[in-house]
Amino acid sequence: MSLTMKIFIGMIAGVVVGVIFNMLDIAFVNETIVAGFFGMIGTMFVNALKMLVVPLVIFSLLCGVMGIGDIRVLGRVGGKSFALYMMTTAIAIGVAITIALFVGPGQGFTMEGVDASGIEAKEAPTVWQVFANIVPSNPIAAFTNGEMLQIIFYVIIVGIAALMLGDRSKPFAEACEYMNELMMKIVGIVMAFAPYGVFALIAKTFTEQGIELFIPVIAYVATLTSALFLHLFVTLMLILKLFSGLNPFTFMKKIRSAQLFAFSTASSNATIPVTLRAVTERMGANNSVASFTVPFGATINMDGTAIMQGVATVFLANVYGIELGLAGYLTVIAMAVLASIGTAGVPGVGLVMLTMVLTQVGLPIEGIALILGVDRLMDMIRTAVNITGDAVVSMVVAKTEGQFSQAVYDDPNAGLADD
Ligand code: DAS
Repeated sequence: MSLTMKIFIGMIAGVVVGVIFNMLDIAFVNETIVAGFFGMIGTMFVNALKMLVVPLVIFSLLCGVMGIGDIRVLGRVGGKSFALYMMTTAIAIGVAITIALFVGPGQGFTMEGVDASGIEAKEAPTVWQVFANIVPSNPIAAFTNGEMLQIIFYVIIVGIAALMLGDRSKPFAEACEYMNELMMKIVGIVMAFAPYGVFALIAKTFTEQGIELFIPVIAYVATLTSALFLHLFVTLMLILKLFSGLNPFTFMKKIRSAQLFAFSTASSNATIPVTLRAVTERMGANNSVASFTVPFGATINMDGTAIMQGVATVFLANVYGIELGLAGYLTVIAMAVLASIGTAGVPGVGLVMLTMVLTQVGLPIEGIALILGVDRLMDMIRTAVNITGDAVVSMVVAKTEGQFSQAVYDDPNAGLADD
């Protein structure tokens, strides 16, 4: 049985166990088994994934930069992926707002006393701050704090310097290749524990959340989920087909395990190793491109999160009876795209960015308390959409740069050996 199937079974088992435990609501079970044991397993699994991210990005990106070999190509890969990431995010939120305005979630909803304690408004960074912060004043601090944009920037500079040293960099390049392969082996070891980690994460989430919490904001959940699925199965697949000519059905089959990881961990960053492995070993993108576009995308590209911000803004505008108007929604689109550039792909970051967007358009951020209850599940779905967007752009850039193997893409068993 493939790893993807085992993960899927772990997920379903987690939902069933979680809903049963939620209905039984036995204190001992909830504290000892769920919060205790499942919480421990889930945390260990997510930490194991996160421990891979920084070293894997460093070595794979160094191999990538030195593999590209030509600084002009590197600039083209960076420019192409940045433009595509911004385009997909803007399309995502534009479509989401249109759907939300059409469906009208939150209309007729009467605001009771909402407990908004603990939700503080985050000031949005200016575009100048976002780009200025990309240059690390202390690279070691960037590595230890997992500042992905700063790590990407610094590693690219080191890689370019290595290219400028020509043949003298050969031992360094070989060492990086070795370390990259070593890191991918560790990814395989961690992935072997995925079915158990996924089970624990999902069971804990559904024990705590239960199903009844979704009822009061069902219109919001239904609108958001529809917009996410539209982007996932239509918009992104159209972009893949139009810009690369690749078969969307093959893509969706091969990206599934990475989507399951993203859903279970609700963290694009933690899923980087799995997304990277999916686009290289399973879909044939050359590491020289994917090692840049995947971590870059996990940091700046959050289509699913942008969709949530669009739908949540319309929902809260309806709930508070505030007319935002076209200028207001254009501001939301600009803010969501800008906010996504500076924030890392970790659980719950979408809500933090939502406070920036709501503040900017003058909507009370207390309304976030309404959607807080369902946000964990929504975060899981939108993170799966986020990494799918990262993988689509990675495949488009790899294909258009000729850094791609069609044979691997067409081989249904490619990369399954370690799966
Ligand atoms: N969980 C975030 C991610 O990892 C997305 C979000 O919070 O919206 O991409």
